[in-house]
Amino acid sequence: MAPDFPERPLIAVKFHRCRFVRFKVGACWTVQQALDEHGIEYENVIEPTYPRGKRQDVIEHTGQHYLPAIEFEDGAWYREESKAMAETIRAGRLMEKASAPIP
Ligand SMILES: N[C@@H](CCC(=O)N[C@@H](CS)C(=O)NCC(=O)O)C(=O)O
Repeated sequence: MAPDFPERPLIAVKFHRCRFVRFKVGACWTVQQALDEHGIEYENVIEPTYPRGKRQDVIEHTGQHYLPAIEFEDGAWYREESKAMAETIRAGRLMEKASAPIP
C-alpha cells in the first residue's frame, strides 16, 4: 500500500532518460510521472539517442541499453520495465533499490 506522504529520498537520485523530456509519452514519461507524483526530486541525465552503444554508463550498470534507469548516490542502479518501475515508486519502495551490491 502506498504511504500517505511523498517519499523523501535519503540519498540523491539521477534519472537517466531519453531526450524527449517534453513529450508526455513513452517509458521515460511513465516513470517521470511516478517520480513527480511521489514528490521525489531527481537530476535529469539525458542519454544520447543514437548510437545506443554511446549509453556506456547505462549499459555498464544495467546490462542493457533501454531507458529510463535510476542511479542512486550510493552507486546502485535500478532498471526494470517502466511500468514496474512506476509501480515500485508509487508503492513507496524506490529507496529499497538503492543499496549498492557488494563488489
Ligand atoms: N518496454 C520498455 C521500453 C523502454 C524504451 O523503449 N525506452 C526508450 C526511452 S523512453 C528508449 O530507451 N529508447 C531508445 C532505444 O530504444 O534505444 C519499458 O517500458 O521500459
